[in-house]
Formats: sequence, structure tokens, C-alpha cells
Amino acid sequence: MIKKTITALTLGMLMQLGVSCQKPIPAQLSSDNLIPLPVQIQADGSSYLINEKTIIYIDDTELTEVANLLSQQIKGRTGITPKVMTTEQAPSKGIYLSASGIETKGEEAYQIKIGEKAIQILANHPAGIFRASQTIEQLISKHVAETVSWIIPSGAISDYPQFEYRGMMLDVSRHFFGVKDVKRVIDLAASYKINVLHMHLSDDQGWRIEIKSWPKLTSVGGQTQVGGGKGGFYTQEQFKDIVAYAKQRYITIVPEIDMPGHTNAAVVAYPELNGTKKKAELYTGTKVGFSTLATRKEVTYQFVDDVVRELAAITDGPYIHIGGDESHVTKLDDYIYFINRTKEIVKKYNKTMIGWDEIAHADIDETDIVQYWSRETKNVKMGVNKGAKVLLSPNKHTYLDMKYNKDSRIGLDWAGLVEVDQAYNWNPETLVEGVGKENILGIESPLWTETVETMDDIEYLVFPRLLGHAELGWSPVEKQNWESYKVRLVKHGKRLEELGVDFYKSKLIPWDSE
Ligand code: TNX
Repeated sequence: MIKKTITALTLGMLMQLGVSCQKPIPAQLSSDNLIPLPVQIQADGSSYLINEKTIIYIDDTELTEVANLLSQQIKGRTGITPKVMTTEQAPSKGIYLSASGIETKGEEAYQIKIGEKAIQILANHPAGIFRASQTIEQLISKHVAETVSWIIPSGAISDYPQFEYRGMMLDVSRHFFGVKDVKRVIDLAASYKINVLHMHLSDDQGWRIEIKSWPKLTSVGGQTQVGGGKGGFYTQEQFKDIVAYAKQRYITIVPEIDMPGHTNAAVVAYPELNGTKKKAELYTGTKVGFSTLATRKEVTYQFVDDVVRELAAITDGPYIHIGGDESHVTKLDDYIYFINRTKEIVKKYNKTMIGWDEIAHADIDETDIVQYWSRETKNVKMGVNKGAKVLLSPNKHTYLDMKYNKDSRIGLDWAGLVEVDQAYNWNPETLVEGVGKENILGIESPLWTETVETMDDIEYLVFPRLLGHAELGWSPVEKQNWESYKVRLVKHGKRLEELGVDFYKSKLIPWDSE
């Protein structure tokens, strides 16, 4: 026992000696490794060394969780797991986190100061510390001299997002994806400062969220998917677990129940909700626009009320997405009536309504959000004229389910091919005439899953396109540049490989140039 202690002590002392002999390593802090680009970055030529003695200090226990996540991320890059400790004042050594306030406004804003002995990460809110941690992770590099060191180049970064909503959408209806897959998507998206995961929870092919007051939605409507597989659904407990996991990473889950069209799975389970004359059968194909709820029946609004009430109780974000797209067999009058009534129900549960751009036909106002996706811009313009805010998901640039090129192994092509440059080279602020920055809540990249069956399929279509969208949503437009992005993407290709992400190796990117 005594011998053991002595050995441990000697080892510790030796390690300390070894470490303290190490001189600071000259290094250049630059944005070469960073996606998305930060607002401001200033180098001062030296570096901070991460070693076994590195401690993460927090000035308040509200930062414990975010500090533990940073520690885990550092471990992922270096194998070293820094301890987390609380402190009263900024220490002279180690990594110090404080969310007690900076000059730049906003929950996600942050400042990082990297010196030879200490790193300070400052923000207004734990969310800012979390975003900064992603920057830190991308800045860590391996320095190989006589021994291997892990370094972060010294200097200062000041950063904040251009848009408050930077989302990705996952369609879990056409093909179902379990909790583990969703968590992996959350982790990968969070590392690029994405802050919303919109989950498309219902469609013609499957209903994926347990609704206790309407149990057949899942026991009948959740049992299949495109191609005839067995489908699946989340229990409310599982869904709450996803919401909590996302929340730890400062990602808001936006639940979508697509209505009044795209409701075949629901009306198979409850035929009284069916607004067509045809008897509904479970559907495993990929056509759209053939189903509708019975918009003039009261039972439909009892259904919508129950669903929204239960969803509101298991999500903590401000939004409920009510779908509203491609209701081709709902008469326009009935459609407008349905959206107006549904809007009141969403309000009753203190949530903000998001809908695909067709909802602009209804009596929407500045409290609603229109998600632009159509081939034409007339709906989104109508929405803006009614005062609504816009979420940009232009199909030609952000549809993650589009093929990259004609040989892509999966994907659709109705919106055209979306190569990596096509995904990156557009400006949200000038995309639609008459829809300026003041009208835009943010951007979102939808992954529809008609052709997407596995996690590898998700990774292939999402990466690397999502990185470009993350930059468009976060970084100042004047800093965005395809040539610089391409070079940075090469480095991120290496990172994605280390994380085992099966991304698309576009020929436009010089992957082997390093
Ligand atoms: C259109 S985009 C749809 C989805 C399909 C997608 C396939 C939108 C609001 N509706 O139902 O899955 O195209 O790309």
C-alpha cells in the first residue's frame, strides 16, 4: 500500500518535471481550422499546452455540465481528461469558464483569450460557453517534437451568431431512426454550432411519437415505413430523453406534426379523422399530397388539441411545427380554416407556430414563422407581408436529401443536384427579393428520408453540406468565401474521418492536399 503511494507520487513528480521543462511552442492562431468562421480572431504567436495538469475552473456550479462536456471533448482529441473545479476568481493557470457577462449581447456570444498559462472563456450564458467549447475543440492540435504535445495557439477570439436559429431537420417518418442515431446527429450538429433539431415526427408513412390520449397513432400508424420496413416510434420517455440530451448541448428540439395533409398514418389509425372519401390503408410508397384531415369536423380539433398539448408538455423549446405543406386534397378554404384554428391551439399552449410556407394563405401574423421551401417565392412573400418571420430552407441549396451529382448512391433530384458549392454559395440576406435580414429568423437544412435508411446514409447526405449551412447561419456574410471554406473543409474531412463519419468526398474539395 505504502509502496504504491510512493510510486504514484514519484510518477506524478516526474510528470510535473517533464511538463515544466516544456517551453511554450510558437504557433499561429488562425481560422484555418474553424467552421463556422468566428467574427474576430487575433493571433499573438505562442500557445497554451494541454497536459495532465490542465484543470477546467468554473466560477459558478451552473457551468458544471458544460465544463464536463468540454472536458470530454478535450479527452476525445487528446486522451487527457481535465478535472473540473469551482473557483472564486480567475486563476492564473488552467482553463477558466465564466458566464457572468461580456460586452457582446446574446446568449450564444463568447470571448476566448488564450495565453501561455491560461485560457479564459467568457460569455453571458452557459450556451455561449458551450459554443466556445466547440471552437476550442477545433483549435486543439497535435505538436510533435521530442515528445507529443497538445496545443492551442494563443490569441483572442470574439464571436457571436448572425442568425438566432440555425437548424437541421430530420424526417423520422419516411424511415424511422432510434434514439441512439438521433443523439449522434445532435452531437455532430452541435459541434458546428447548429442550435435547432427539427424532427418531422409524422407523415403518410408513419406516426413516430407516442400520444397517450390517441394510442393507435403509434400502435397502428407507427408500424411501417417507406419500403415496408417495421417503422417504430418514440415513447414520451424516450422523446424526453432526446430533448434533455439536446438541451445539454444548447440545441432546441422542434417537434413537427404535419397537418392537414401528410396524415395518412393518423387517419388509418383513426378513420373518423379522414377528410377524403377513400378508406385509408397503411402506405409505404413515396408519393405526396393524397391525404387530409377532416377539417370541418370538431373531432379533428379535439385531436389537434390533444396532440399539441402532449407535445408541448414534453418539449421545452418555444416552437411547435404544424407542417401545412402539400395539402393537395384539402380545399383552400378548408385549409385556411384548419390553419387558423390550429394556430389558436398552438397559442393556447404558449408555443410559437412554425409551418411550411403554404401556411401564409391563412391569417398568420408577426407571431408566426413561415418556413420557405417551395419552388416559388410567392408564399414566403405573402407571409412577410402579413408580418411573419421567415425560416429559410431553399430547396436548391439546403435540401440535404438532394443528390450531390447524378451518380450519388441515394437522394432525390426534384430540386436539382446540390453539390457542396451549391450548398455553400448563396446569401440568406439576398436570396428572396423583399425578404431581408430583419425578416429572417434563420436557416434550416432538411433531411427528408425517402431514400435514407441507415446512419451511414444520413452521414453521407448531411456531411459535408451541413457545415456550409452552419457557416452561413453563424458567420458574418462578408467573411464567407468559397476558396477559404474549401481549404478549411479539407481539415474537417480529417476530423470527420476521426469521428467515423461516412461523408461525401466531393471532387470539388482537395481532400488530399494536406
Ligand atoms: C417535399 S419540402 C416535401 C416532403 C418530401 C420532400 C422530398 C416539403 C415541405 N415537403 O414531403 O419529403 O419534398 O424532397
